[in-house]
Amino acid sequence: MNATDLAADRVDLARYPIDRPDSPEGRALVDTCRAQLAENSCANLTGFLRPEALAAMKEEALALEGMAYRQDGRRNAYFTLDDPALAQDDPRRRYWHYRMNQLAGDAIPAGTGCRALFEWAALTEFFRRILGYAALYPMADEFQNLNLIYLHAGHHQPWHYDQGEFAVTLLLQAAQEGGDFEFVTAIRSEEDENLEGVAAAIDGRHPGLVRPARDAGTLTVFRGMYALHRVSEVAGERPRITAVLSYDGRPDRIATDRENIHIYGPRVAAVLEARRAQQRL
Ligand SMILES: O=C(O)CCC(=O)C(=O)O
Ligand SMILES: [Fe+2]
Repeated sequence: MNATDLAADRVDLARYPIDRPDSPEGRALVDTCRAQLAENSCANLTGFLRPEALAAMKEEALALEGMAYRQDGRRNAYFTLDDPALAQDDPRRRYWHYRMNQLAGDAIPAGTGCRALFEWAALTEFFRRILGYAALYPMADEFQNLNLIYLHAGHHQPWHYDQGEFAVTLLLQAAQEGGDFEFVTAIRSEEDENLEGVAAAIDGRHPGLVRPARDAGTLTVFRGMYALHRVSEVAGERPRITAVLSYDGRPDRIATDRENIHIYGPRVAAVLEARRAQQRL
């Protein structure tokens, strides 16, 4: 089987005809996803992965976790430092202690199901169509392009906005309890941070909170720059595992070494240092 077949083999193509974008079913799928994205920033494709593919990809992810960076930090929804000049109850002063294990893309080998799907041209084309880009590429940055995130009991991803215009997640294993993806669509805009709305979401009293049903095998496309979102605390033995696939309208965007070391920790610092040493020879 070639790489394309390997990727295509993992997806329930009868339900999601990604491989036939110009067929009536393919067009209908694109239209449905576009409408979902327009309505609430999110297209949620349950049962996207075939069961055997899901099982294999979960095992691949579990085998790689040893290389993940164990993040343990404190942050607010804006990734900013505390500003004591703001009122005590300002949502910008709400900080959470969080832990999560995150694996950078350089450690996810070619030949894994996640990478095969990430690099499958038909899937990129599908995202391009539903998101309305003139061009779209798998992100060039070797660390940020494809990630695996493991949330164990007590772990969560606090409320935040994404830096990128959209992200794609594949849920490879759901938590026993918790680990829900929750968001409020378009809670802020370019003109208005809507701090009152943000405070309401954080306090669990925002009427617009959405919690899409996501079993393992679900693919979710999410516009997270203006939609505040989080993953609630995980409980139970089984870690929640997601693959995060990143794309870009430009084929060549890469992050600085400093940023990648900050996100992915000492393993990536060592990879970059070894490379610099090699170049000095
Ligand atoms: O894992 C998820 O469902 C969402 C993760 C997320 O929001 C992120 O990685 O920025
Ligand atoms: Fe996010």
